[in-house]
Amino acid sequence: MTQKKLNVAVVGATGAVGNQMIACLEESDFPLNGLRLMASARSAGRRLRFKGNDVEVEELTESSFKGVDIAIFSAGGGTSRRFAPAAAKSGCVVVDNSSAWRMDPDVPLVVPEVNPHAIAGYTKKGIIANPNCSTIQMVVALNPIYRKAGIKRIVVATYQAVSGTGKKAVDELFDGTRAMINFLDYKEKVYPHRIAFNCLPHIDKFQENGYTGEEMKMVNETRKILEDDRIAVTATTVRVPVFYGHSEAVNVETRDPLSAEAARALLENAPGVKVVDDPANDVYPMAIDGAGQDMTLVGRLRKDISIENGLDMWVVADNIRKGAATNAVQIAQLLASDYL
Ligand code: 25A
Ligand code: L14
Repeated sequence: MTQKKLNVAVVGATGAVGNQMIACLEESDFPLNGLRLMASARSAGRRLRFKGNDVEVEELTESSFKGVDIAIFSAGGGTSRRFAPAAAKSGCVVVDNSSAWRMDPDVPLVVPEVNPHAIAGYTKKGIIANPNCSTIQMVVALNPIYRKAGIKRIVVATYQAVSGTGKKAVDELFDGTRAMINFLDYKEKVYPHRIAFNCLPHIDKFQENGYTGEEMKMVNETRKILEDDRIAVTATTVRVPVFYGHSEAVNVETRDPLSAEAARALLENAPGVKVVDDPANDVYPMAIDGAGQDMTLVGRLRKDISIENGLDMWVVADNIRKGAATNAVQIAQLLASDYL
């Protein structure tokens, strides 16, 4: 069967994630007919390279989507809330990377290695949500364990790169570090405190229950993707002075016994996972190795000595690639091959 060629739009094309989406489309064998790039009026008229050609960035409007089959959005929650319904109404399927639609019961929340079947639900609103970066890499690593032994409870602490906040935060870490080592003054603009040589236990806004928005995304999205509301999740999300690559200390209590060896064997055969775990030779996942590639790296896998059915592990992935752009493009590829 010959695959139908589709028209794709990237909304937020000039941002950190949008740029990577364009690169992912270029690297993939996506059946592309045409590519349109959209951003705010600020960027309209700029040209970006795609497969050796210049593509002009258009200003996003409600009438931008005529003839578009799939629109991949990464322009922030407000833009998605405002424009995704108009895009869906004009007949295209939206794959949205913002937090706007993720917990809407009529919008599937998809990680292709974990719940690809959920994509079928896109027909309700014409929108598929791409999960939060920290959640994606955690569920890619936990899914094989969940399928085998069930999960009672997850306790996770994240070590998140500044690139998640966008280009301006990458600049803030760079400029702040340079100022520090030159004994110069630096006034932070993006984060409430200095990020250079520091850790901030604060990602997204604080909520009434004392958790941050990012922490509650990990709680709620994990349950939605694994389709199991009984899983107890608690998270502490921390911004660290790393440019690219999120790391996570994940503690999981399984329902049934599962040895570390059995978990390792499951992970070695799991899609999207690469086991990097040879402590005797100082081999474990690191942000600098997670960055720039698409696998979720898992290491430091060991039995939790404090409870009966516990495992500890360290999970690393590229937050802009698998945590955002790669996952969204994988969803678009499944849409193209199985649904459109
Ligand atoms: O609301 P959320 O969901 O919490 O998301 C907030 C931000 O997080 C990023 C993304 O930033 C988003 O804006 N983000 C979202 N999901 C993410 C994820 N899973 C994520 N990051 C990581 N992982 P970003 O910088 O990556 O991308 C922003 C893009 O969105 C375009 N955009 C913004 N408003 C828009 C819009 N497009 C259409 N309509 C709108 N109303 C934005 O394009 C960019 O492509 P732009 O034209 O507004 O900006 C182009 C360049 O201008 C610089 N810039 C940005 N803000 C300002 C600015 N310059 C001056 N003043 C500013 N206030 C940037 O350097 C940008 O490259
Ligand atoms: O919900 O690191 O996709 O500031 C976007 C911003 C995740 C965190 C999302 C960051 C968020 C990200």
